[in-house]
Amino acid sequence: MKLLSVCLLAAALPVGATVYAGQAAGAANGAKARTVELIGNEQMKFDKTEIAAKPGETLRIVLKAVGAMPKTIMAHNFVLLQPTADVAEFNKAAFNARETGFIPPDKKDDVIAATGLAGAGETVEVTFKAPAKAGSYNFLCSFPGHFAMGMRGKLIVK
Ligand SMILES: [Cu+2]
Repeated sequence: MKLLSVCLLAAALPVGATVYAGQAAGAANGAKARTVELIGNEQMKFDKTEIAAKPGETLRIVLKAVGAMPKTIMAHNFVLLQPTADVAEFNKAAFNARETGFIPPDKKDDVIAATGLAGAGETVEVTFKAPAKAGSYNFLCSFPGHFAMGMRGKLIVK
C-alpha cells in the first residue's frame, strides 16, 4: 500500500520539465575512463550491487533502464554518496526533489557523482573519479520508493 501511494503521488506530480544534467564532482577531463554498465529494472533493482574501483580511478557509469512503465512512475538514477552522508536521510530528502532529478538541492554536498533519470529504454551516464581513499561508498537510486526496495549498492575502493 505504501508503494502504491508513492506511485500515485509520483504520477500526480508534473512531468519533469527541468532535465537534471548528470553531475560529477571532480570529473577528470581527458582521463581514460573504465565503463561500468548497470541495469535498473521494474523490480526496482540494480543488476550489480557492488562495483570495485581503484583509488582515484576514472569511472564511467552507464545506467540503462529496462521495462515498459511510463517514466513519471518508474525511472532510475545512480547516485554515489560521500562516506559522511546519511544515505537514509538523503533518500528521504530526495522524495520531494523531482524538479532536480531527485537530488535534493540542500544535500548536493553529499553527492560524489550522479546521473540524470532514465525511463524505460533510456540510458544515462556519468563520468567521475573514484575517491582516492579506500573504503566502501554507498550508491542508490533516489527515485521515490526504490531505495526501500533495495535499489542500492556499494562502490568498493581498494
Ligand atoms: Cu530506481
